[in-house]
Order: sequence, then C-alpha cells, then structure tokens
Amino acid sequence: MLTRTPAWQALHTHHAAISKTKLCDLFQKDEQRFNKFSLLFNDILLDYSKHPVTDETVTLLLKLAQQQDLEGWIKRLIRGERVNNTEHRAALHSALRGDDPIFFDGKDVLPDVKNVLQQMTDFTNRIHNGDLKGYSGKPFRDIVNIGIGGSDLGPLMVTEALKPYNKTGLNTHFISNLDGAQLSETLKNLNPETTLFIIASKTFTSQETMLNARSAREWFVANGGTETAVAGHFVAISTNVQAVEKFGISAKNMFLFWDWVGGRYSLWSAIGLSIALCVGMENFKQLLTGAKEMDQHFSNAPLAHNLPVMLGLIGIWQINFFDVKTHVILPYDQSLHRLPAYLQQLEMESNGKCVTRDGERIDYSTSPVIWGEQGVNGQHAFYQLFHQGTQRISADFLASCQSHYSIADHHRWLLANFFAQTEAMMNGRHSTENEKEALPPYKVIPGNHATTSILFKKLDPKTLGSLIALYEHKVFVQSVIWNINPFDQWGVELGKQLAEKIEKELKNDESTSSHDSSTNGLMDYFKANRGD
Ligand code: G6Q
Repeated sequence: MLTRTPAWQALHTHHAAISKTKLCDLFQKDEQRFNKFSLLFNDILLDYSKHPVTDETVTLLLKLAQQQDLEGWIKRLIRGERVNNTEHRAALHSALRGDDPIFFDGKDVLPDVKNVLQQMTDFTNRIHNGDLKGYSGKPFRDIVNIGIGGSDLGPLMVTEALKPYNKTGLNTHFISNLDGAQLSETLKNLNPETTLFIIASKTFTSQETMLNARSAREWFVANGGTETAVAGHFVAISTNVQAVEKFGISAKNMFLFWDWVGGRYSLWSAIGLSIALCVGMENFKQLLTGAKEMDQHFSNAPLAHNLPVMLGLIGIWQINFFDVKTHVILPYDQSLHRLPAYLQQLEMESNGKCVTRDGERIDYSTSPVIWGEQGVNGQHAFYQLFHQGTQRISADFLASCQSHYSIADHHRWLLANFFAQTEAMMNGRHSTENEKEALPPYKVIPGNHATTSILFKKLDPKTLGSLIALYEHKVFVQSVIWNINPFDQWGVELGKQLAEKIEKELKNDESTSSHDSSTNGLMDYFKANRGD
C-alpha cells in the first residue's frame, strides 16, 4: 500500500519536521522564495510559494512521483493506452486537440477528429452566414444545448468565460436539469422559428437529457414548428448513431465522437459545438491550441518545471500530509463563474474513489471536496470561515492581468482584493497595526492557510484552453500518485438505477412498502401532497 512505501514515509517524516512552520517565517528566511516556488508557462504564472514547502519538500514530492512512475503514466495516457482499466478504454482527450497521428486499436484517430472538426466548421459557418435558417426563413438567434454532466458543464463554463468573444449575436442557453423549471423558463422567452436545439449526449440514453429533448421537441411542434421542420432545428452530438436516428435526427445532422473521450473531458470534441457557435470556429480552434500546448508541456517538461505535475503534487502534500479535506476554487473573474462547478465534476468524479486500480481498499485520502465562487463575492460570504473558522482549507486563486471590460478602476480593485486575501490568509493578524498590543481573541486571525495563485495575461480562448488542460492533467497526476482510475464513474450508476424503479412506483397512489421506512414515508408524503 502507498502509505508504507519509502517515498511516502519520507514525506511523512518531513511533514512532522515542517508542520509547525509558519508560512510567513518561510518568506522571512528566504527572499528568493517566490522565484523558487513559482513557474511560468506561456502567459500563465503558477505561484505555489504560499504553501508550506521547502527545497526538501519539492525533492521528496518528486521522488514520490518517480516512485509511482508518473513519467511512465503520462506516456501511457498520451500514447492512447487503455488507462481506463475498468471500462477498457483509452482517455485520449489530448488527441482531440493534437496534430499528430495517434493510433488506437491499430487505427490513426486523427483523420476522424479532423473530419468532425471540419463538419463543425462547415455547420457553424453556415449558421453564422445565414445559409442555414429556421423553417420560416429567419436566421437562428438562440442555441439551446440540452445535455448533462460532461455534456453540459464544460461547454457552459467555456461559453460564459468567452462571452467577450461572442460576436455572432447568437444567445446560448443550457438545459441540464430534469426539473421542468429550467426548460420552461428558458423556452418561454424563445421563438421556435429562430431556435436551434443541440442534443448533446455521448450515450444518447441519459434520462434527463432524453426527457428534456423530447419535451423541447414537443414544445417546438406545439408552437408553430412541424414534424418535418424538426430536422432543421435539432442536431445531435453522440457516439450512438442508432439512438440518434430513433429519436428522429438524421445522421447528417449528427456530430460524432468516440468511446475514448470521457464525458467530463469532452468539451474539445463535437460536444463543444455550442462553444463554436457562440464564439466562432477560429476561437474554438484557439481553445484547442491552448490545450495542445499544455499537453506538450505536460509530456515534455521536466517534472520539477511541469505546471500540472507541481499543481498536483502540491495538492497531494496538502491533502495527504496536512489533512486538507476541502479545496476552494476562487476565480477573481466574473467570466469564470462556472469554473468551480466545472472543476467540481472534473476533480470529484475523477478522483472521488476509494479503491486502487487493482481493487484494493485505500487507507489514504483521495479527492477533497471541491467548491468555490467568484472571489470577491465569496469574501462577503464564506471567507470568514477561512480567516477564523476551524477547518483547514487550501485554495486556488485565479485572475487575469488584463480585463476585457474597461470600466474605470474595477480591475485594479479586483486584483487588489485577490492579493490582499492571499496575504491575509497567510499572515493573519495577531496584534494591532502598530504592534503595540495584542488583539482580543475574537479579533485574532490565525492565518497560515496555504494558497496557490494562478495569474494569466488575459482570458482569451488559447489561455483558457491551457488552463483547462492544466487542471485535467493535475487530476491525472494525483490519480497516478493515489493509484486510482480517474476515468470511470461507477458511483453515479446506483442512484440512476434506483430512480428508474422509484419513478414507476410513483405512478400510482398506493401506499409504498418496498423500501426502508424513511423512503416509504417520503414517497407517501409526496403522493399525498402532489396535487394533480
Ligand atoms: C462524465 C460523466 C457524466 C456524463 C453525463 C452525461 O464524465 O460520464 O457526467 O457526461 O452523465 O452522459 P451522456 O453524455 O451520455 O448523456
């Protein structure tokens, strides 16, 4: 087991020696600390100096990475080996943004990838130049992406982040929730004549997506569209041709992707069609380029200078040695307001695992709870707990140096808050400003919270692509250290299966007896109070 290996034990011993050290003392001892513990890749600066690390820590973390054969695993991932061992699949999201042939099962996947990209280019151009119009001859105005999980969170996060690049005039909407409120509230403002629906589902069987897609089609037909007009207003993105055709979307209106693309790693595939429609194909390709450059860096840079590797290892240091159970994502950037939700899925669905690749029960922590909010808003809500609560937390602060929005001094103020908070979380406050007297206990801010800062020049498509890939690979790095498979998600199956069974039982008004008394009682209360 990992915890008994030499590299782990060495870190354990080192932790005992360093755990009482104050971050502010580390800075006082070494003026070169920022230069030593920060890395630059293109326009992205990663500063991990506000973590309890020394040269020895880095050396020991790198030894752990070597012991777990991280370099070998990176090669296996990028080469297209079946790293997803429980589903016998590769995880070739890097092939979606690459330019080199990649062989999977003896076949080069690159031509298929490029064909779909060309299909996306043709389609988006035809929508943008008005060649493809709605059934009444009007150009499309609204795009509704119906999908859930990986078929929703990535495109949603990116279209929000790249709003300044939307010069197309198209409005994008995302429907994921089964709750009819989301679909109804969206549709009530839309005109079927000018609305294009994208049904995004790898399997084309997801309960939520199929229900929403059927309801959207019914709305379309009931509000002026005809069954024949459906063909021009509904497109599908999937791996499942038969199910798409059965739904009534012809293969020519379908964008394919492949089994070797995991849902939460799929925004680079045709699942990104809503992004391309929103910001144009050139910007979508820039997003791919940014990710490709991060892939190359991840594959080639020495471990100590490798951003995803160091971001992952710093996380391991916090989670497994400082017992951090909650990690916060704090973008000081309104455009990145869906980044915490996106990373929640990426990290928790990938690394929320309790058995090793060989099925052995794990005796160390894996993914922490990931959550977050735009920085400044969080300051007026939950930062109190960071400063004076009892939880140990770690946080990623993210911001761009340049804003797309030049309203007076807003951006300088935004960044001032970013820097102030990382400083406050490290130093805390123990005495009055002139250090003359000690503060009363309720005013003391203990400090010593570790934060990572990620600063980039501007949130453009290419930088965003690199940032997302940085986090994808960080997750992979941690999975390798923990010896878990980050590419499956068996845990989400159980609830789905039970819901299928319970939905049938909710069709009648009989008293329920087939579950535990709590579930029976809740179902009966619902039946008694559901009205018509
Ligand atoms: C992601 C997961 C999951 C998936 C959704 C949607 O990695 O597998 O979030 O993306 O369940 O699945 P479909 O795309 O098949 O509808």
